[in-house]
Amino acid sequence: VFAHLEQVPGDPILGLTEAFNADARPGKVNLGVGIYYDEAGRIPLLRAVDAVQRRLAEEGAARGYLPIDGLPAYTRATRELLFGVDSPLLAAGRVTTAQTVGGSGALRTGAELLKHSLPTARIAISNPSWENHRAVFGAVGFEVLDYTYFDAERHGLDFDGMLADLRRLEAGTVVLLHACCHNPTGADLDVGQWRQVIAVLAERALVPFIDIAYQGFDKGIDEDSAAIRLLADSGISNFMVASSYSKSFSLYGERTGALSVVCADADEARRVQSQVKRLIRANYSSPPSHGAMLVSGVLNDPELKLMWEQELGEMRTRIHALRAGLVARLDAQGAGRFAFINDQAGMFSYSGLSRAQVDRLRDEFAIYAVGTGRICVAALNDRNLEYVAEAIAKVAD
Ligand code: PLP
Ligand code: TYF
Repeated sequence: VFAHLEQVPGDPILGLTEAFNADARPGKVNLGVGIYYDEAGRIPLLRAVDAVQRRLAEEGAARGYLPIDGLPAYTRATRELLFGVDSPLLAAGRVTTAQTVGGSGALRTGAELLKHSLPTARIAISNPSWENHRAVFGAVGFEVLDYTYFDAERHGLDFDGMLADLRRLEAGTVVLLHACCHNPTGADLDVGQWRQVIAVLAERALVPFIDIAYQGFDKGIDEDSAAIRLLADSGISNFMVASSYSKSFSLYGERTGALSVVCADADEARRVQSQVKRLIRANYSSPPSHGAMLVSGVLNDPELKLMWEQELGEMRTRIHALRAGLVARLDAQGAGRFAFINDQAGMFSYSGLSRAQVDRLRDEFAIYAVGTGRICVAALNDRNLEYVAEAIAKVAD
């Protein structure tokens, strides 16, 4: 049955962690995978999450199956976090949300819904993008195009190139957009630029699909969902949002995500929700309960929600400080040309390091980065910052 199957290359980012784990050198640093580590180098257990977890354990909470589209208290709170409590779209019943297996599951379910509804549509993703975008949409049978996004020379957004490419897309093309903290570049659009992009999406009848995996990691919970709020106000009647709590609740392995679909009216939303449920049922029947109970326990308790907002704020502030710390130490090492790292948003920085320089970081310094030069700033801490800065300054010399 399987004799003819070939070996498939592993995921380059997750593969880095395997190589890192196998590395025996003390002082090794993993700047590869996109995970937020605390000052002690651990994946944090947020205090608000811990409080709910303890309560659930005490209560001996039952673990029945969730509904196909997830825990209602979770999907409602998720919608409010993304669109804002006062969103007219929510009041009109135009947004339907299903709990999914992480943000990845939201992308996959959304891709399947789109394939069913628009079988001949293509999708355009940013160049570069999170590699899984191509994989997920490709797996569902989409032809994946890309649009210009990053200007490697200027270490920032190529906004004119982006607009020009979007204008060239055929009507009905799905456009995947990172709401904030662009993975892998760290280059984001400002509000003015979002307005211009949204005008092109509307004018060209393109179908927006927002991926928001880092809400709260750049400016704040509401600020980081500006793209969603602007789209909601734009008059565009359909768009989708794939969201993830992996980072914002530090719940990576619990697979907490959601797919929200904006519909023309409440009746369309009910029909779409039935389609989403059909897709989920045929895929994994119903989502896992634990992570959703944790998130919903936090978001639906005003005190715990406030505590979470503060903890998320601490992570955000710390990332900004780590960026500044890295830039300052690089500057002190004579590598002043990395100041752009301060302007990038979220966990990632496209450092501009070449593949050969990344290889040297690994071979000579046991510092792991993605071959494209992407580094995860959120894996830095006071103990490794100096070492990493020295190493980068040496290989970049
Ligand atoms: N989208 C982007 C841009 C990401 O970086 C990630 C990262 O993990 C995801 C989606 C998927 O999130 P999850 O881990 O919840 O599947
Ligand atoms: O880009 C990252 O590092 C995160 C984590 O197949 C990740 O988004 C990476 C690869 C992958 C799944 C998650």
